[in-house]
Amino acid sequence: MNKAWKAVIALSAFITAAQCLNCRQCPFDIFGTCLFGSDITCNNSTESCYRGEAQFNGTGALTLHIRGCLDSDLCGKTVTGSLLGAGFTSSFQCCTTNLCNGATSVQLSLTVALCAAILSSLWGFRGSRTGRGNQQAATGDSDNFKHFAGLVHQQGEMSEANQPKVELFVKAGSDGQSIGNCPFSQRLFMVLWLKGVTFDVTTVDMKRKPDILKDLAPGAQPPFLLYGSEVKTDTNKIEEFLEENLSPPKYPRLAARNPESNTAGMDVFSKFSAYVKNSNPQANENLEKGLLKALKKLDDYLGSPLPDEIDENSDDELTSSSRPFLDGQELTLADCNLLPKLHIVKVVCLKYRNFSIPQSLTNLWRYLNAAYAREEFASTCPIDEEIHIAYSSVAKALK
Ligand SMILES: N[C@@H](CCC(=O)N[C@@H](CS)C(=O)NCC(=O)O)C(=O)O
Repeated sequence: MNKAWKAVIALSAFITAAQCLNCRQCPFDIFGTCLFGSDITCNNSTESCYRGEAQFNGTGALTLHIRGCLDSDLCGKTVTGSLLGAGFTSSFQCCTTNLCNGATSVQLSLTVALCAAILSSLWGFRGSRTGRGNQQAATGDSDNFKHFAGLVHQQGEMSEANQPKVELFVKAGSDGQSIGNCPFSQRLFMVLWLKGVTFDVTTVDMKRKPDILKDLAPGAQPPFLLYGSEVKTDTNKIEEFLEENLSPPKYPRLAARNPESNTAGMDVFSKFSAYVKNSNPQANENLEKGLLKALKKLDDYLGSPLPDEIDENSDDELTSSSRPFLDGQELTLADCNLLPKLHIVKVVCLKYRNFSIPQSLTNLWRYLNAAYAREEFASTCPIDEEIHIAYSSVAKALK
């Protein structure tokens, strides 16, 4: 990690030397937000502003987004190399008018920004995707748990001051710091992210039970929410509370319009549990069929048009749907509930039963692919290894 960070700094210093055009300089850009941004005048030898991506091989999924001036020869190219012992792959996109590589920036302290980037790698972030301009940052950590600040800004603006402090406590992974395997925690993480509110996320190491949590929510299991001075511990109630309190016009409504979207896929997780917990080889085939049937039912729901997709004035009868999400074009509470479980099903079945969701379930795969393309879901998933560990004693060998 150390090596990679020295390399990032050296790489951005190397890239930002040059030209007479004004460009946005951004040594670190996380979730589309420029950290320590400033405007620079490039020297004559370089003619373009660039936005680039640097991926460090040694850090798993860490992708950094950088901006500055760049020699035009490198525009559109992918460069691989090694800096201070850390291998990297970079690619650059160029433009040639003043500040064409982005003007917004949020200034954060060096500590906050570095923690943000380091934690984002700990979390196994799959890089930043464009969208709402989200930013993750971190503040401090104690012996017992790591404190993440998931600052979610819309259009590069800070959230308003009169917003109560929102802090989500999620289950920590086996290292006591990264995101653990907990579909309830991920569900609420996604809800808060989709709401676009500024919030902190703290991972709780259940093995250590930090004192602060004994005071806040004695006996409770994560996830729980601190909203101003109120502590809430029931996932369903927290979701309801957030939908009521973070409502339009300031925050988006996330409830599904069609009640069926909330129950679609409901039996997948129970069929999955029965399938992976069974150790009797004779029962395996039937249990697998049970899971397949539940997955097929979900596939059918995703492939059938919703009432609002059917145009009453049209003569042609719409018989199928190609919507990306359960309730339409947007992620809703129904997806926040189901997707974390489907991810676990996918990862655990492959590892412990060598079973994959059949490609023939095309509606389900369209749904999963659309979801993995959204950072609200992809970035809040625990890494696969964490799920494997969580299921190592739950999933039984067939014997
Ligand atoms: N607070 C939750 C329950 C949370 C829950 O069951 N959490 C699980 C993880 S998803 C947990 O912390 N289990 C104990 C452990 O993993 O050590 C609720 O009732 O809504």
